[in-house]
Amino acid sequence: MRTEQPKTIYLKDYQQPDYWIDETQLTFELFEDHALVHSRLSIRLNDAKPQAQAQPPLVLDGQLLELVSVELDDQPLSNYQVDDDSLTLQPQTASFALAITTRIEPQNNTALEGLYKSGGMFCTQCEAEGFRKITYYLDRPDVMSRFTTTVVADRGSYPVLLSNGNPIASGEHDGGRHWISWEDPFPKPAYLFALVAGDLCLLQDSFTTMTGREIDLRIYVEPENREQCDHAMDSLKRSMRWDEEVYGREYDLDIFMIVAVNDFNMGAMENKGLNIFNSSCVLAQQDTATDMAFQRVEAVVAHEYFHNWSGNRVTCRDWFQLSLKEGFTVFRDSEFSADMNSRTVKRIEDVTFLRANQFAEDAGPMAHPVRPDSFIEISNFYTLTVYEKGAEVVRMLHTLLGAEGFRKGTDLYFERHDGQAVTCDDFIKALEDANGADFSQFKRWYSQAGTPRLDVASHYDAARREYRLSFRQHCPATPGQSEKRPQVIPVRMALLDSAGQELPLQMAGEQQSLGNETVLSVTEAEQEFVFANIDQEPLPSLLRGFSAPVKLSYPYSRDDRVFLAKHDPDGFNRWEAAQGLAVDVLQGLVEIHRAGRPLHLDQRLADIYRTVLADTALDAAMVAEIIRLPSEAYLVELADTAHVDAIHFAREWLRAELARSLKSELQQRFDSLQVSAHYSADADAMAMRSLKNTLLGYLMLTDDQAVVQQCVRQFVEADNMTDRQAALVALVNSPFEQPRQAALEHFAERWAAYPLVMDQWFSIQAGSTQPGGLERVEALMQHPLFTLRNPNKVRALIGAFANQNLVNFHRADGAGYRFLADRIIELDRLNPQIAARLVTPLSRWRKFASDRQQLMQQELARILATEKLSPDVYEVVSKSLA
Ligand code: B3K
Ligand code: ZN
Repeated sequence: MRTEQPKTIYLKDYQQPDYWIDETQLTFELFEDHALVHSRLSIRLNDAKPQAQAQPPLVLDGQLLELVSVELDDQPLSNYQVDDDSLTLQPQTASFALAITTRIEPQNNTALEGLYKSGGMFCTQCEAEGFRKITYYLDRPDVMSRFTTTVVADRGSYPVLLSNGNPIASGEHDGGRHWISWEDPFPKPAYLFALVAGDLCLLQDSFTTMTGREIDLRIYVEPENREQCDHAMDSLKRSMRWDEEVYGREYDLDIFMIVAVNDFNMGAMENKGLNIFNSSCVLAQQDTATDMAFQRVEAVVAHEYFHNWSGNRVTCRDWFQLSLKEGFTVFRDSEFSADMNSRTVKRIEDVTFLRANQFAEDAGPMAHPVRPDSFIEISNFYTLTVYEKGAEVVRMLHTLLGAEGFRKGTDLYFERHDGQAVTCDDFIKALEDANGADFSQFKRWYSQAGTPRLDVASHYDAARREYRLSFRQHCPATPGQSEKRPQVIPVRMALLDSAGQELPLQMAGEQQSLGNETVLSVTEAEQEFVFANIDQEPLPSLLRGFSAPVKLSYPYSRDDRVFLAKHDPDGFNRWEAAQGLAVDVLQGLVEIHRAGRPLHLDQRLADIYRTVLADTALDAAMVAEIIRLPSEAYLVELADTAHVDAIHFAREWLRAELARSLKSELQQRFDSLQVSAHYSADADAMAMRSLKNTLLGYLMLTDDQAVVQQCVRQFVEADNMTDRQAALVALVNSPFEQPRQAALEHFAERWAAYPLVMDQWFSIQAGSTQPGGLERVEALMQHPLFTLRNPNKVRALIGAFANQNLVNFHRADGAGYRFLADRIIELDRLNPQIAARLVTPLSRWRKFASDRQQLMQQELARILATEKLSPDVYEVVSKSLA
């Protein structure tokens, strides 16, 4: 850890590097208590960069390294300077060879960045700045080099030795050691470097590309997981085909490998030809993984694969451009998932996630533009804004250009920039050039933080047969940005008549008919659109498919929402109308409860639920989405001051009240779904399970012993993890002590040997809103299978508690906050990235009532006062308090 104050890095200070590294030859000698890294770099002066007369010094990045030797053009060098972050030397020629040996200790690397050990295997994580923990290097994405890597290790413990590219040679050394050399023909930045050494088994398959090339596909896992890779392999093949069909992108190497590791800071990493995955994003099997886990595996496999073009072949010039690859790739993977599953349901899931989480980030102290202007620690900027909002920005470009125009633009982008490290501006420029479009105003989406509000009003003029929609946009101030300018907001919309039919659209004064649905481009702070030939006052269906990441408000009455929920021909907006009604009802209930008055159920909400429950023609997954109440987290986000207890009370009350009012309809639909006997992992079967288990959740609120029995039976008899887990969740959140304990014990015994299944067990208990949540979590921290060293465990227990168990985390005495702060301080010494992520729930302190605010601030201040805080935690905590 550094001792001086961490430095802020600014986008405006970007400069090209002084040197390029054309070739990088690495040899890793791996031992149990250390590793030796020998690098040989062919370096060349960057002559495109204007220099002062003298040749600039070469400053290589390096952290936590023991420097063993340096040679310049094969001569030992002693004239250099080393500090905590760099190695500086003064070359005399414009091109030269530099050979460096460093010694590192992967077995003691608990930060899981650089080269580290996960269980018995060596693996790497270099994005964003992990390569500098392996050897001295120009560790920045605009320095692209051809890598050759030799790995040397004990053959018995590490029979499998992998790196990027193709294997080119191998052999034996004395003492039972062996080596393999890999060569990657594609120049790449160091963040895409990877190495794996371990005792792994292999699932192998192949894929024939669109030009008939045969690609060797390999998934490496620890031997006990061999049976759990089929779904990932399948997802990989479908991703490869999809990227050919939808983007014209073909895979480029002869081999594509995925390795699953248990200790990993995030989901997965797109290293060239050698993706390294958190095992939670690879392993999936009926017995051990839920449908959600299956879908996550599919999405992450696709995401990392798609990076081969959007990220690797065309990479980022600097880390401020992160959304160039991440926003685009998230958009690509979400479209892939939409094509593989239900498009509308996928969109609902993404929008729900965005609004509950990214909107909260955009309204909090860490708010930043999709392309940030500055950072202290880049690891803190792998955010929902860069990823999810970034994907929404790309989606809007897709909407504005249409599928064909967008494809022309991406073709040009990939062709023009293949092999380069570029910026978000280059991406936009390619879309503009391919379409003759002008996105100069649109680009504000990259530079302005905050979620724009879009207020809409309407006026119908019967005499003129005109209907007017008036838009007013306003983006709230965010840290460092008080003034915002109007953004381009594409509003996909239709107008419905009193039978729910879409009216033909035509703008006043224009001849052209727009069909039944159009996209309005709102570009001004205030703007009006007038529709002609409208014979009756319509109801607008606005922002279909959530065509822009804004907070739209239109003065819909509750009856309007009921009408839209039942009649809007657009599935997404039918869901949106039901959600809008539920939000409105819940916000009303919160106020009534806080005023100490009795609560009543608005029958209109029950009426919508009754209608969709009876609608067997509607996709079962859609029914499940429509009858799911907005989350507590979303209600917190929407509130000016969030009263967590009242929100929880009102939401639970409403759930129970709906369950009682609709008991027979819920039970009937539940029973009808029981018959679909055999397990299958296809979208229809998943949809059925999703609905069935949503219904079970409601039915468990009716205090009916027969339902509890049914739930226990499902828990015991289920032939898949989705049903088993749903039953467990229902029991754990119920007040029925005996079946709850029995189920938890049974589950723990059965699955003790399956770390990912046990993560679920921890997480379900951490999320239980039953009283005593903190004590339960503290007790679970002592469980023999829990460890702070495994990020999945930390997320499952501490993350789930602080992020999803709002009533228990926010308990009035502040013990939840104290607990979290203690864990952050403890974890910061082991793994700063994971520690910094845990700060998020505390960083939102301004959202809550003043007593909570004080308690949360106190804990943040206590963290900030800790000695030797990492820059990661320092940045988030100091910004939260600013
Ligand atoms: N690119 C990686 C994320 C790396 C995070 C580094 N702290 C995974 C992904 O987005 O595909
Ligand atoms: Zn990514």
